[in-house]
Amino acid sequence: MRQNTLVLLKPDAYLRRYVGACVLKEFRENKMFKIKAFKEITPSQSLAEKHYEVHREKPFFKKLVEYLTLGPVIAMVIEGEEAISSIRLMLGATFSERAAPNTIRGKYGIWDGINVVHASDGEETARYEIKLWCEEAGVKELDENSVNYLIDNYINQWFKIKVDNTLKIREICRLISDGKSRIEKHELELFKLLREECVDSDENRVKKFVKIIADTLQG
Ligand code: 3AN
Repeated sequence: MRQNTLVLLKPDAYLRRYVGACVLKEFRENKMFKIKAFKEITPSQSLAEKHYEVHREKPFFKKLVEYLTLGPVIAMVIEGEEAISSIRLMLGATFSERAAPNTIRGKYGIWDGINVVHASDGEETARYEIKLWCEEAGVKELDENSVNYLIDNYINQWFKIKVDNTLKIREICRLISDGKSRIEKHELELFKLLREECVDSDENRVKKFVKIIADTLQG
């Protein structure tokens, strides 16, 4: 069955420009999918809250919203045969450190829910999320040439950077998560690794990024 799904390149992937370009390249080159909408947006607090509406009562809700509002995202509507489940498979497990190494989250996810990409998890969710992002963020279907132009532009601009510190960052997260070290000892190192990847982000945003990782590790 052909389905539409909402895919977000989350702020960690958007800010880490090369990683973002690699992920977009995977979607662009997959002949099973048609990218129907592509828009760069900085999500408002209210949009992020509505996006995570089902988690509103959960203890990690505030963190989810902080993470999604860390920076811009790229919102896409992707159509394809069984697009919802096939894209979820491409992404891998929700928590990056548990995702298979050949999946997007396995390759580029930092730790836990800092996991590069969101994709709708069912048909009802897809309908809710597409409507939400269309109505509140102006995501809309574009003709094929326009989408291809936007996505190719993004890839051409950032793919050449070739800075991917995922595994180094994840190793630090693993040490802290395993209780073998403390976040305070690694904040500067994390900042430097992220700074290298986030080539056009200002220092304060990178610091905020480090804080989001620290909060995630501290549970
Ligand atoms: P996915 O991102 O794979 O669609 P969902 O929709 O189940 O995962 O959850 C949305 C986000 O909520 C996840 N990306 C993850 O960051 C966070 N999350 C889900 N379950 C938990 C949990 N038990 N503890 C902390 N965060 C969670």
